Amino acid sequence: MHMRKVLALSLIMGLACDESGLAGSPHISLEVQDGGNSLLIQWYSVVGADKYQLLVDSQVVYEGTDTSYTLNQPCRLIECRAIGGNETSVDQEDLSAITDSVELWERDGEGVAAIGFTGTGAYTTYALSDTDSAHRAGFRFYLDDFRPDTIVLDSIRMVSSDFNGFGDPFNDCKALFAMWQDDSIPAPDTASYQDKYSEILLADSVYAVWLDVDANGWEEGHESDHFMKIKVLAAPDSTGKVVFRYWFQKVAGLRWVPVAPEEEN
Ligand SMILES: [Ca+2]
Ligand SMILES: [Ca+2]
Repeated sequence: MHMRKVLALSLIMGLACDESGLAGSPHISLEVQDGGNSLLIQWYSVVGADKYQLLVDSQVVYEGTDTSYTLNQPCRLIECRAIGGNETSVDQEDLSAITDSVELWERDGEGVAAIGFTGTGAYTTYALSDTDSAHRAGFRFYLDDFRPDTIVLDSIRMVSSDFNGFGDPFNDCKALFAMWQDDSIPAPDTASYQDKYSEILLADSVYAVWLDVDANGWEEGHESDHFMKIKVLAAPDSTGKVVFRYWFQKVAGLRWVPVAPEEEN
């Protein structure tokens, strides 16, 4: 072997050995498919890797040299391992729902009526009387019984911010509503939602909300859409207050909302 070649080879080997046998992590990316009910999982090919393992909720579902996998079963945790010799590098995606509990009031009640969510599932509440245009652009739904200047406790619904029974809509963002089927991890499919407002809010009932933020439905774009599950925790009280818990899937367009058993109550 020529001296120069030997030098180059030992340099490459030296570089590889300085860090680890693997050049980086497999870096997962997700693409939502099948109307939000399946995931194309792709990962970077890692220099030095002999094979990859894909684990779904700690179970190996794939082992080999491919760098993509289509997952049709809802889960909470995706882990990809690149394996080269006795080195392993790992990347993970946590699909667990973001959860919190919230108090909101019917629009004639004693507190604020509207709520909005960031893409990571944090919430902000808003007063309907707030005329700040940035605030108005931020909220996604509010509570209304469609009776002006009074509160009718058995008529309160969640209402989309692009609909206002007593005047102009608050913004252009759409929220759509359905009832959540018992024990289902995926939210209902996109054909199952009603426009404008939910069914009446009852204690212990569970609702699905599709935040169609760009108000263009599913086919025209779902990169900003999010699905959430809402459980009403207590019957509305005389001040118009409704207490609920929500679970929010931060992966845009994904209908899976995996809820840990200890979070159900
Ligand atoms: Ca009212
Ligand atoms: Ca959309």
